[in-house]
Amino acid sequence: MNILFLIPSMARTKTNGINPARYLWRVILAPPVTFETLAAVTPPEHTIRLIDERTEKVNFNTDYDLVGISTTTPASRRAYELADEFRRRGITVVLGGWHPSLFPQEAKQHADTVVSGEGDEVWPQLLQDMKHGQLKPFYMSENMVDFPALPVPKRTMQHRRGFFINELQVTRGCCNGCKYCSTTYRPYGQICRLRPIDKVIEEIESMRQKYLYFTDSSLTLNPAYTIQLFTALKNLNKKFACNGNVNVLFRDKELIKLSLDAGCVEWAIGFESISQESLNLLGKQTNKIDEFAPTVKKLHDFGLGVKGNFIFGADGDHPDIFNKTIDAISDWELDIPAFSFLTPFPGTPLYQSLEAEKRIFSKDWSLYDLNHVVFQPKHMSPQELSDGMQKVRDTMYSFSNNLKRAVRCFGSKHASFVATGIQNFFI
Ligand code: B12
Ligand code: SF4
Repeated sequence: MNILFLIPSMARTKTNGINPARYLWRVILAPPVTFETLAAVTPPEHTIRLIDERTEKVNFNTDYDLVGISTTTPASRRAYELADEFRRRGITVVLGGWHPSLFPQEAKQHADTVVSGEGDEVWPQLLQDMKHGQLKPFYMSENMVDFPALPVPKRTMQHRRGFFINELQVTRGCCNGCKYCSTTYRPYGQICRLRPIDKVIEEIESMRQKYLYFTDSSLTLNPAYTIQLFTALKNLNKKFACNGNVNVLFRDKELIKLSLDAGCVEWAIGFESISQESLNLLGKQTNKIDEFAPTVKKLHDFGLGVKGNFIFGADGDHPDIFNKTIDAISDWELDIPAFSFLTPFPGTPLYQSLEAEKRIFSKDWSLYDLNHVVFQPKHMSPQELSDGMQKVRDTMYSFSNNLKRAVRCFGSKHASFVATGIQNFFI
């Protein structure tokens, strides 16, 4: 069969549609590992083409037998448009990923079949059923996928090339259970599964790119595993960025040093809020605000870059949170700060509690892109929340602040991670 794997772009909105970062991603970012993972379990008799709509236009005039579309919640509207258009042309459509897993019945209205949850084991079965004309309306893994046993993602699919950061996933799941996080509330999401180090190294050795991004939720969940990973990475002459949590990075200097030796140039950390009350309400157990500044300093002392993610709108946030955040993170000299609105993704405890309190005022999923307020905040109006975040963004992303951070990045030991400096102009 001739299969098209499709990743839809998010609906264009004022805040994200004109973001110049899109053009940067076009050049540097690899396609997500989602379909490369599924390609690895696709029997070789099938041909696969991958289109990432964020970087390539979809051509409907083709002879695909099957189109597999993966979608998050904010991209679901576009995913359904694409699905409808392919079905109108008589092509069989499969929808999978985060949103169809949460709303299989909704997705089914736009697809011949819907895959809920992990696709690694059901995908080959689905292809077999399709071949025999016995496609079922819904597919779902009965058991937790044996992640360590999965083959190495297949990166030889036909798709646009030219990116210089490659992505890989070495763990699945996160046991931290933050109340707003989709990852931890999907089936088996709180079980942290690990890939064997030798398989990971084999995969990395096969990559031509020097720069890697570990898409794992956090590489500090199992420090013993990460130590083995970093030790094995030492001789591969790669540079990489990865995600980690404050609780471990604050305490484990050895791990930080090892990450540097392994080629790490940037740790991305979800600080989320400088209000301890908000952190507690969000169930962010890994975060103590007293440990934020010293953690950034420790990483900087080793010459590592720090990307810091922040969320506004939690119930502990008062109107002064915006100025306080600007002051705090200016002091820490973060290399890349990133800001989002708290978003109640369906399936999370945050969604359940806001729904129970009747505080969610929009279920237009295309607004669930972290750039729109979709619920009533506790201590301010939605407009105040929106204006407050705009002020933070305007301040932190002013030309002079971007330049200051970029110069600091290039001037520091981690200047090798060109993207850290450049990213500041594309946030
Ligand atoms: C890396 C990443 C990104 C990268 C993607 C990198 C790239 N090259 O483009 C970037 C930074 C661009 C990104 C952007 C966004 N992301 Co993101 N991202 C992730 C992350 C950390 C890893 C994704 C990954 O690689 N997983 C590994 C693959 C193998 O797993 P998978 O995608 O789940 O696929 C499996 C199954 O779901 C299933 N499956 C999936 N699709 C399909 C399709 C078919 C046909 C089939 C059969 C099966 C199937 O089979 C796969 C194998 O088991 C996840 C969190 C996580 N830990 O997974 C968040 C996550 C997916 N992102 C999320 C969000 C919110 C966003 C953004 C909105 C953020 C923003 N404002 O920019 C955008 C949305 C972009 C879009 N177009 O939809 C949310 C989605 C929540 C939701 N309910 O939709 C997540 C879950 C984070 C979170 N904790 O909330 N993201
Ligand atoms: S630590 Fe990160 S990935 Fe883990 S549950 Fe919290 S937000 Fe999600």
